[in-house]
Amino acid sequence: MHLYIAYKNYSSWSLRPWLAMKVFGISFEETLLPFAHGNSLTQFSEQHGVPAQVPVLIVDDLVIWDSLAILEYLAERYPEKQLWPSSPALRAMARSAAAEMHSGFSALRSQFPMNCRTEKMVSPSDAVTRELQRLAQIWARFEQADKPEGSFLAGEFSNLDAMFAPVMWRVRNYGLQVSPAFDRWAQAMYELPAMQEWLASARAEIWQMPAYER
Ligand SMILES: N[C@@H](CCC(=O)N[C@@H](CS)C(=O)NCC(=O)O)C(=O)O
Repeated sequence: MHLYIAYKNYSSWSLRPWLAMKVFGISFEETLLPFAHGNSLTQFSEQHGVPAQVPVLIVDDLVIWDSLAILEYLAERYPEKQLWPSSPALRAMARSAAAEMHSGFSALRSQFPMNCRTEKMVSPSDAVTRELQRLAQIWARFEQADKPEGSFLAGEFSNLDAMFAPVMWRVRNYGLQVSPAFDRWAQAMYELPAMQEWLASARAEIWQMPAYER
């Protein structure tokens, strides 16, 4: 099983399946394609017939070219690891929020690009403020849900936390405010050994992307 990703400092979509695989103890090889430095991603996409985007998971002859599709594949391949919550109702809520993350939060994503190694205070636009309020609403809904014990959104760590992992970096590193429930979750995410491993690699990277540093 081979996961292709981009810069650990900047690539929010890459972080999602990488983190899930680490937390759930799924062993994999990884290759980083620095898409703004050289043409490794273009060559890769031509070779495999996929868009020039990562993450991509390759399992033997199977190519899976989207973060959420990778998480769903892993959940089906390792049912015993319970990558989604085991309760059908909680699982449906988790999938709703994961899908909302996958297709939404465009203002937050564009005004606050993930940059794991840089911390600075930036005021959110009105559009971002509305999305931060929506995050608080999601966190409140999961707080009230019938769920197992645990520090993560649906209790135990799940694909849902993996999908929101880059939001932790955005809120933390730009000094944004969501809610106390969000802050408790963010601290638990930050303390995950896998997140610290990702951060150490991000700090060690030599590449700079000016658009993500403004
Ligand atoms: N829908 C895709 C989005 C992936 C995506 O946008 N990946 C970015 C990196 S975070 C990328 O590969 N960008 C390449 C480029 O901009 O050239 C997914 O969820 O996997």
